Formats: sequence, structure tokens, C-alpha cells
Amino acid sequence: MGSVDNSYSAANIQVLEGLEAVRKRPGMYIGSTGSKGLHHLVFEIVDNSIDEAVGGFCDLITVAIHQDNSVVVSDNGRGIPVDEHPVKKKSALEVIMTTLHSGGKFGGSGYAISGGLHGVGLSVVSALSSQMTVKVKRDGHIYQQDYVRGKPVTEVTPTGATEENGTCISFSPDPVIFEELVFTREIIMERLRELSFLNPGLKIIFEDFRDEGIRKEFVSQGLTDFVTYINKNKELINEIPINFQAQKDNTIVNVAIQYNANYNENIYSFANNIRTQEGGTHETGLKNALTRVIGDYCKKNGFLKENESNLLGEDIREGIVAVISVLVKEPQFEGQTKTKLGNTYVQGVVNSVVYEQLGDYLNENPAIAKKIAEKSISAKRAREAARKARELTRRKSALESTTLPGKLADCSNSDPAMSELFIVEGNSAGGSAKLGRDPKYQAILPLRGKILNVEKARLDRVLSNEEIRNLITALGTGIGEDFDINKARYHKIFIMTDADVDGSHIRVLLLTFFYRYMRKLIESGYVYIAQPPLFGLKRGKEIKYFYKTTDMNQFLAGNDHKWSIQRYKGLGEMDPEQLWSTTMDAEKRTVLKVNIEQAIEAENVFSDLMGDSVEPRREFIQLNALYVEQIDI
Ligand code: 0RA
Repeated sequence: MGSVDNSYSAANIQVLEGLEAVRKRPGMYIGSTGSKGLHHLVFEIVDNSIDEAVGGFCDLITVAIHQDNSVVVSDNGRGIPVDEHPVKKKSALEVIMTTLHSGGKFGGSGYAISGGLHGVGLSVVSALSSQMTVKVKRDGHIYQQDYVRGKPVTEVTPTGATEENGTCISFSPDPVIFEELVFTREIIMERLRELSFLNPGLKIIFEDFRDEGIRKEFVSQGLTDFVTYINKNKELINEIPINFQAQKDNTIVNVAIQYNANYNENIYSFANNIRTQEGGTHETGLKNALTRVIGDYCKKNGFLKENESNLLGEDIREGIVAVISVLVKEPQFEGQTKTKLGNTYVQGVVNSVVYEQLGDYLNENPAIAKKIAEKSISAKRAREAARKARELTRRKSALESTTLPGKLADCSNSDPAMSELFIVEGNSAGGSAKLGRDPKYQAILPLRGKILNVEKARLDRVLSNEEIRNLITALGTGIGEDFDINKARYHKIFIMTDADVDGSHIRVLLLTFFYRYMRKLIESGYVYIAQPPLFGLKRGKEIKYFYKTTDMNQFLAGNDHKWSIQRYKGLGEMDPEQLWSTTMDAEKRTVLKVNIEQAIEAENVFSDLMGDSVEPRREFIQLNALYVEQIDI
């Protein structure tokens, strides 16, 4: 072990000032100090390992969350260089770990990740960690250096010999900085799965040693596996995904497309392995080319008459699942969340690549081309028919309706920021909730049974469903393209369902509906899952509530007899006072905020449940009948 170096030079002081700035305004570097920022720490390190993989130097990455909530990311890349930096006269490792914006590779693939909030540099992770250790395997040795809040507390020390190469970084997020210290398994798994789809052949192992623990290996054959994954259990138009890649103007373009028989469009775009949530030039290029090439095909092959109006983009995108991934030399990320690719020339590159390659594909695969053409034409006809029907009936749509649904027990408060809506499964639990709530700021909307399966319906049918119309009117936001978050009547929306299979089913349905038609609601952090207790332990007048089986077992182990166990299967088993004190009272309740990753996960579960094949649905129900308390979406 080395010792703390007390002789700081001018250069050191500058370094410390840089890292002080990171600690003073962490949000500037990682977006927030909540859950999102917390997870950025992991992704920053993983992105560095991914860079090694993109360059062809690494084929294995492991991410582990430990019981103390520290995270270890290791890879078999080249290892961070440790030799002396010619100017700074210090190990390159120390320079990289302590200097702001020194992550830039001195080599590598040339497609280094430098976008959005990623690419801020390892020094930022170090500065925001109460403890960090880096081990490097390189040049026959293992080297190690430790840091505390960004400052090295040891020299770069050789600790042993090895023939291998690689980097292993462990860190603990600093509790002084972060409001949220607990990593969410799903958020990390979702990103790792995505990275494995984007980097074929790369193996990514995920381990979580907390709670019951989990280990998962992600490895894929590329974007074709990505679209197949999104489409799993759906009825397909083309079984084998359409897939092509090309390199043009220093830009690598990779696209996979698979149509399903449903009506939604799912386009995911990535630039340099970063999900471009806000789209950008690559996505625009893809959409324009798709519309043009399928439109041309339909005209040329008689699916569309010469005098007929053209297909719109939305027509040819009905039922599409497409992923586009581009590697760009100097990516520019723009937009509110820096997730919009800005490089203008990329649009032309993608447009011409997709037009040519997909054009060839359609000509070479007439049977599939025919199915896609017919699906697009049928979407166009449905769109035109729906418009005519609207014009004819002039029926007030849910969007315009201003009278609140009769089933809604609204709150008296009119400030949305102070108002909460509980969407409650079943009329009887709805009744308890109405009696138990604080009517000043809590509104109750009971739902009768299951809501409509939105996966299988076009917007006009979604809107004709009464339960959904009630929900939309109660929320006040409108839906789809007319959605306006500023009109939300509540800033906290709780899904409150029974702790059984039906309950989780309804929760998944609602999340899917929000994800599909009111995504901003989730992105704005307005959607929550209420957490009713699973068990009540009674001893005389005393009652203790438990939300996890493990917690209750632990309690019982330490407090042996005399407690009688009550298991709450449904909300209806609790009286209004119990429902209030355990689940609704803002002072006492624990709630789960839904983030977009969880919603996507729900959407996947949803496909399992509501998709076209029966088997996964049965599996889900069997599994969850046994482990209902473990589902936490
Ligand atoms: C700087 C330069 C080189 C590699 C890396 C950093 C590097 C960083 C991380 C972070 C996690 N894993 C990593 N692997 C490598 C290039 C090294 C060379 O040119 O040999």
C-alpha cells in the first residue's frame, strides 16, 4: 500500500479544484443526485468498458452489485494505462482518475462514447464516490490505486503478477452527495441487455448479491435479436428480421426491422451506443427512407394506384419494430436531455443506406414485401375511414369531454401539485379507499375489472373503452399527440391493486397504457405504485404490518410466539382505516415511483401476458401465483 501524498504541486491543486467543482454541482455532470444520477455512475464506467469492446479489445464485461450497495465493473480490455504521463509526471491511471475530462482515449476505436451525460469521465465517478478502487491488469502486472472522494489515498501500487489484461473498478456512491443510494436492478439490467444487443458477441454478466440475489448473462447476435426480443410472443409479419449494415462517410449504420401484426410503432435509435430518446438525424433519415421506399414499392407494384394519395409515415410504421444504431466519429448530442443526435450529414447517410438496402430487400423478397405493403395500405384505409367517421358523427371525443366521470371521487383541492389520484382495482376496494382517504387532496377512481388490452387496438378503439375514457378524463391531460402534461389534474397518480395475479395483471395493463399513450406522465415521475402490506401480525389490540415476507419472517424469528398472522390477498380485506394508515397516508406509506425502464419492462411482461401465444401467459400466472409478493414492477 502506498501512502497519502502530502506534497501537492500546482497541477494537483488544479485537479482538486476541478473535482471540487464536480462535488459542488454534481447535477451539471451527472444530471441529478437522485436515482438517475446514481445509475449514471455505473453507466459511465460500463461505457468505458464498452469502448474497449467497440475497439475489439474486450469481449467480457461483468457488473456486480454487492450487499453494501457498492458496485464492481470489470472487463478484459487493454487495461487503463499506468505508465508515467509525459507532462504531468504521474501515472496515466492517476491522471485519468483525478482529472476532469481526461477520459479521452489515446487510441481506441475512434468511435468513443462522448454523448449526453455519459462520457463525463471516470474522474467524475471517483469524485462522487466515498470510496473507489481501480485494479488494472497490464504488462504482466496487477496495479491498484484507491481514492476517497476523488483524491488518491495510495500510490499506483503493483500488487502481483498476471498474464491477463483488464480493468476492475469498484466504487461506493457518496452518501453526502446522493439522496438515493440504492441501485435498482431493473435499470441496470435493462441497459446491459441493450448494450449486449448493440454489441454482438460481447458477453455481459450481471450479478446482484443483494436480497435473494441474481445472476444473468447477456450475449446476442446483434440488432436482429433486439427486435426479436421486443416482438417476443407477438404475431409476426416477417419471421426473420430484415437486417443490414453499411459504412459511409466514416459512419457505420446498422438497422434491424421486424413487423408484428399489431398497430403500434416501436422505433429505437442509438448513436455510439447511447439511446437517443429524443431521436435526431439518424432516426429522421430512417423514417424518411422507410416512407419513401415502401411508398415507391406500393406504387410500382400496383398496391397503390397512381392517382391515389401517398402513404403517410404513420401508415408504413404501423406494427413496425425497428432499431437503428449508428457509430459517428464526432457525435453531437443536442436536445433537453442531450439525447438527440445533431450531426446533419448523418440524415443523408442513413436515408440513402436505408433506401438502397431496403429497396433491394423488398425486390428480392416479394412475399414479405407484399405483406408489408398490404399492412401499410390497410393502415391508410383505416386512417381515412376513422377520419370520415369522426367528421360524420362529430361525437365528442374523450379528449374534449370536460365532465368528470361519475365514478371519480375527486378531491377538494384544485392545485394539481398537491393532488393525488388513486386508481383502485375493483368497486369494493374503491369504496374503502373513498372512506379512508383524505378528501382534501386525494381522489379515488375505481376501475371495474380489467381495462382494455391496448396492445391490440387502434387509438379509436382505445378511446371507445369506457374505463379508459374515465381515466383520461379524470387525468385531464388528453392522450397521444394531444397529450398535455400541463393539464394534468394530479401530480401523483397511484396504481393500487391487489397483491395477486389479477392485481399485477391490471398494474401491467395500466403501465402499458401510460407507456403507450401518456409516456410523459411516467417520464415526469407522476406515476407510482401503491404498496399495501402483505401481512398483518396481530397480538391483542396491537397490529404490525409487513410489506415483504422476508421482513415478517425476520421479525417472527426474533419475537417468537403469540402473534397471529393475517395475509392480505386483496385490498378489500382491509377496512378504510387500515387502508389509510398502511397505504394512503402520506406520512406513513412507502411508495414506488415508476420509471421509464420499469414501464418498458412492464410492456415486455405485457407482451408475455397479452401476446399471441398462450404458453408464456400460463407460465407467468403459474410463477406469480407462487411468488406474487416478489413482483415489484
Ligand atoms: C484510457 C486509454 C486506454 C484505455 C482506457 C483508458 C480504458 C478505460 C477503462 C475504463 C474501464 N475499462 C477501461 N479500459 C480501458 C487505451 C489503452 C491503450 O492504448 O492501450
